[in-house]
Amino acid sequence: MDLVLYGAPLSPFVRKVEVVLREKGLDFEMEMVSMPFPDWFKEISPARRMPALRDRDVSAEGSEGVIPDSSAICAYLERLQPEPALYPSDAFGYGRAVWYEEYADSELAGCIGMGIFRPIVFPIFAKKDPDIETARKTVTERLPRFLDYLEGEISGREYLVGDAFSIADLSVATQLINLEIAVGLPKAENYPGLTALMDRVKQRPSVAANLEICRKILTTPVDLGF
Ligand SMILES: N[C@@H](CCC(=O)N[C@@H](CS)C(=O)NCC(=O)O)C(=O)O
Repeated sequence: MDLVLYGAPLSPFVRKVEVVLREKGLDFEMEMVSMPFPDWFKEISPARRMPALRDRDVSAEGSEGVIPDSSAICAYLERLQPEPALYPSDAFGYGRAVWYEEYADSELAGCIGMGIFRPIVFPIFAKKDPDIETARKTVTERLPRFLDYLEGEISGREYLVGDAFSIADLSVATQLINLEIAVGLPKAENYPGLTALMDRVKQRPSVAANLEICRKILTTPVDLGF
């Protein structure tokens, strides 16, 4: 297999794919792409978003051989290398896992990405002041609904679906990692289940490898007294 992952390690969606590749023991090359995207990347990613994955065994050039979108890529990788499975094998568990993946990728990502991560981290990259007011407003007014829902779902369990790590845990954790990078995680006393899930997920070598790179890019989160 000859796989190339296009993207940047701080993107929660790129991280999701990176972790799936590592969990499955698939070798891959990482080709860094960042915003604003170059024309060649826009051609292979019609939604103009990262990540995209190229399977050079299919085609080494152009959009042939490329799958854009983290969920499409993860579904492909699950078929390409079924073991270890990251989607539950029973029908209901599979449906639930895909639900959590979708919820994390759209709803949770919308709140954390646009409301917290970008207002804090993008200005820091541009050597400007972070937009702390927007982040604080999101943390106090919008974020609790998401955290409360997820805490209720994970409460008393080790993993969101069944008794094994799956795409559900990874999809939620990758978004919460960006929350942690920007402003830290919520207090463990308020969210014990989510805190334990995050600890469990971050200990996986597949995730730790990405975190090590992210820590070199960004250091301390902005303290919102969260
Ligand atoms: N549904 C897409 C979402 C990917 C996404 O939104 N990626 C962000 C980076 S984290 C992006 O490329 N944004 C481009 C932009 O905002 O212009 C996926 O799962 O891959």
